[in-house]
Amino acid sequence: MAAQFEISDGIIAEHNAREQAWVAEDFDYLRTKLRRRNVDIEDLVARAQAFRVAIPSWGVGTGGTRFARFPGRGEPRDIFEKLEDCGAIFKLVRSTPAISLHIPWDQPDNAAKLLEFARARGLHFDAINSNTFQDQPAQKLSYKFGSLTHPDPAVRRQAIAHNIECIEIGRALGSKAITVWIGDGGNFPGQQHFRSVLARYLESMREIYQALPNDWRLFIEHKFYEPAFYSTVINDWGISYHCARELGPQAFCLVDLGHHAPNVNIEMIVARLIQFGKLAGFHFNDSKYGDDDLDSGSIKPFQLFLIFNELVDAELNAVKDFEPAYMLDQSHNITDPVESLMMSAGELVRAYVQAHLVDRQALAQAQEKCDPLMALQILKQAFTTDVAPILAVARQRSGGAIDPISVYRASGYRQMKDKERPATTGMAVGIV
Ligand code: LRH
Ligand code: MN
Repeated sequence: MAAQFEISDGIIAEHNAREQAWVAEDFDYLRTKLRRRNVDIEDLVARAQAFRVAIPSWGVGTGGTRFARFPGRGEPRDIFEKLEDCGAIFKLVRSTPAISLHIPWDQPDNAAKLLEFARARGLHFDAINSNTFQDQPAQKLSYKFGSLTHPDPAVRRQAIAHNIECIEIGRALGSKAITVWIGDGGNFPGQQHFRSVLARYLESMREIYQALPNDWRLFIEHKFYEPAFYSTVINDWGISYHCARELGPQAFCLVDLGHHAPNVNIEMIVARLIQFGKLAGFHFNDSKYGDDDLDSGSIKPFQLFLIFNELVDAELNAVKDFEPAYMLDQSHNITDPVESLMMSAGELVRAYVQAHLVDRQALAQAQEKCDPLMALQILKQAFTTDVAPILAVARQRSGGAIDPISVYRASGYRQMKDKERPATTGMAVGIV
């Protein structure tokens, strides 16, 4: 394969040199401001540099809705081109070395070759995602009426076998977790016997759990509706938690932010799962109505901050077995996916650093003294602190770009990929 275009270290250095002046000025100003709060800005830079979030392989292609998909230019046509784009993102933002694959969308012909290709770009593989919510061309039995909970044991066996195959693929690629999200449910009252479908779910998941290597984790992803529009078997955190406990110590609950009814208090669900030792991690995104899979922090940035406030509280209190996996799970229908993923990764680091600005001693006092206004003010002080200089310096010190979007646009990466990747019709990138 001819050498593909890559963003050069030179253009990053050139742009960083141009931005250097304002970053240094704003950084020094913020250092002074934080020192007044007894906060060491260098500690926050180090935390920002250490922050990691995985990129969904299906996120680098253009997403769509049931109404339409408007393919972008230079779309990745296979897993190697998806990894190229993930490599470009990692090169500029430095917080995204892990890629979460989806099977069979990213079924590797040669796992060793894929691993080598990823490693050459500083990338590794995070949780692997199974897919029993679509029928594949060569598939014998349909998942139209469910998969792990289907009335027909043969369909359940097929779905179980697929998940076990995903674990095998993940092992070959160095993954340490499998995420199981199923769309199983009903569109009509009476369509399902609620207690039976749950019993079948656990029976199937126990077989998948048995196939887990000892150092692996199984992530259960709940979702309150869609594709089923009346009842969903794994519809909320409560049922996910029950199942994770039933399955055993390697099973955990994954929180996809878009999988909750509007106005549900997700940060409280996060605190509960942390307290119960069953928080798997996240599929970060944002939404206004349903599972909109919009860019993280684009609609409800305060909610994102409040979620990280719970995560940082647990981190600072060294909560036992607290090892959340952070992943993005977004659908980029009208933006350049590379730009959206870079911006979203930045919004997560921002919320994380701001959560480290919360004066937790003062907050605990306000809570003990039943002083809600002071408690809110303490959170708002952290949330309204502009930490952009810290994020920029952290990227720069990690070899990335102070301003990833401007470097990406100046590099002409998308235009070059448009030349290298002539569009092919019927290109399956992901969801639509
Ligand atoms: C379901 C979901 C799940 C993925 C899919 C791509 O809505 O969030 O995590 O498998 O999106
Ligand atoms: Mn998800």
